[in-house]
Amino acid sequence: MNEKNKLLDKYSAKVYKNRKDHILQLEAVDEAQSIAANTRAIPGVMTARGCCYAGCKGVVVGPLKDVCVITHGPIGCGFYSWGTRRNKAKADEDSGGKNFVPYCFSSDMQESDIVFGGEKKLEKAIDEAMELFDPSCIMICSTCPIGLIGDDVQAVARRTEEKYGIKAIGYSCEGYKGVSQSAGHHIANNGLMRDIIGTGDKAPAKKVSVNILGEYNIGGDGWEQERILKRCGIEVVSMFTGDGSVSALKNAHLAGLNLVMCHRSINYIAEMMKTKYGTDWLKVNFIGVGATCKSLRDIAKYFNDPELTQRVEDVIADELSLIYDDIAYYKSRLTGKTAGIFSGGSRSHHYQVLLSDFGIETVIAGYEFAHRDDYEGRDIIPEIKEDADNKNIETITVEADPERFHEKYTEEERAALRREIEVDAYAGLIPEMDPGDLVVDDYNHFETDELIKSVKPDIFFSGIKDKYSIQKAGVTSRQMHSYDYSGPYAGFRGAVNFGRDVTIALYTNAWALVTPPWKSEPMLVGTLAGGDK
Ligand code: CFM
Repeated sequence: MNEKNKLLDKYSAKVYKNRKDHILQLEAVDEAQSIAANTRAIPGVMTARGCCYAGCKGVVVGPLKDVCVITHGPIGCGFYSWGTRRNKAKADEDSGGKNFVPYCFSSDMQESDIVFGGEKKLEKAIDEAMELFDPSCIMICSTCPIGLIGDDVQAVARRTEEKYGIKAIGYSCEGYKGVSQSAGHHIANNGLMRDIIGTGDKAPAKKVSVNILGEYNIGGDGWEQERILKRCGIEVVSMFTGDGSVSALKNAHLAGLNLVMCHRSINYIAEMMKTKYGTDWLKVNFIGVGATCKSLRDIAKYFNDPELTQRVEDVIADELSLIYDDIAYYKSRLTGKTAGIFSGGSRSHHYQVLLSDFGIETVIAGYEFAHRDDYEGRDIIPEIKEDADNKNIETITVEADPERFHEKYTEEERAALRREIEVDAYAGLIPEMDPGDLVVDDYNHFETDELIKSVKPDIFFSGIKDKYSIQKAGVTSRQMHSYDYSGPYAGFRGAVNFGRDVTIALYTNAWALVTPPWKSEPMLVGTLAGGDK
């Protein structure tokens, strides 16, 4: 029996029926294999997913540093999403010297506000934020009760705009919308597209310019990418949204190309900008030495500029010479190890490439909330069936801007380019993996524990919720979301940091060296009152 069947065998018939389509043990990779994704988690199962509000506030709009992002709801939602994601930011010229990322803004609704309505309290919170912080923009993120009681956050946003003459956006991103944080990404994308992108007119200064989409600067990843791109002579117009600002996002439509890091959280904007402005998007991955070199070369191929191509090669040669010894050393310590990765909707793909730089093979990869296209590639999008949960999330349609639409290539030229690089395309996670490997959608705590026992990877990358149970099972664990407060892991310098952290973790796996008390001490045995055992 393979690991997939061993795992499913432990489930009741009902759970089995649901989970069997969310778990793949890969067969020949060239055979298309489909997976069920983006459907409701089973009540009672300890899913690792977050909520829609988390996807909108925590992931996409939270990192914007010149915005006061106000959580409209009881204080818990604001408090627990305060400072827990390591999207670093620093005040700069673009943001007008503003950086509100370290703060937590909430309307702090009480029971009486739930009964009588919270709009007034929200407006008061906005007045206070305006007086104290003078942000460039206000964004209001709704929590569950807001939708239930019917507060109109869009109307409050409109009134804010009239009163203060700044941009204000209300997001109906109540936690219960959709099946995971993925719904919140979509809602946030819609707002940024509708109200921010295209409202500026500052053209890039350099002839080669890009936006980085789906890069949230966790642990400084975005800064390392920016550093490398700048060395290559490429201007980064805006970053969505790591260390980002509304002031920069406004001009995003003037960049020459959109680079897409995290496909899941931002593909809507990439697609809508393609339709509205003609901006192509290129799937890149700056996680991994080989992946970074490839992404830089792909960008050069896209722009097809001999000067850029040469400069990219020079930068790659120089950067590689600086990290060669470190990478070789860590590789010598790590080659032959195996890994499992459970992350949100993108990193389980990206990090496999970095792990393979060090000779580590990824044998299990799972996502919390990815859609089928993140696993199987965008070609299958037409096959994805809509259900009531997806339909609950607004899809906005944009049209080509009559004045500002501009395409660099014709459709035939783009098709030719697509044979070499992923322009307006993404092949997904599965092609990265080998036969026998496991792919798990919406993984849960039980499955994590069981797969650790049956597959026995040397190291397991996941999040804070499961990290400690994995470590206590004797398996090395590193956090894939927060990097255990280390990083950056992107680009050339980041790869060295990653190699160092993984080597340290694997060679000091303290929990595997201790005998836990339950193995050496007598166990307490109890009986159930009225039971016969
Ligand atoms: Fe994209 Fe992300 Fe991820 Fe994501 Fe996230 Fe994250 Fe993640 Mo945690 S945007 S899908 S909602 S790469 S917060 S920076 S690490 S689950 S794999």
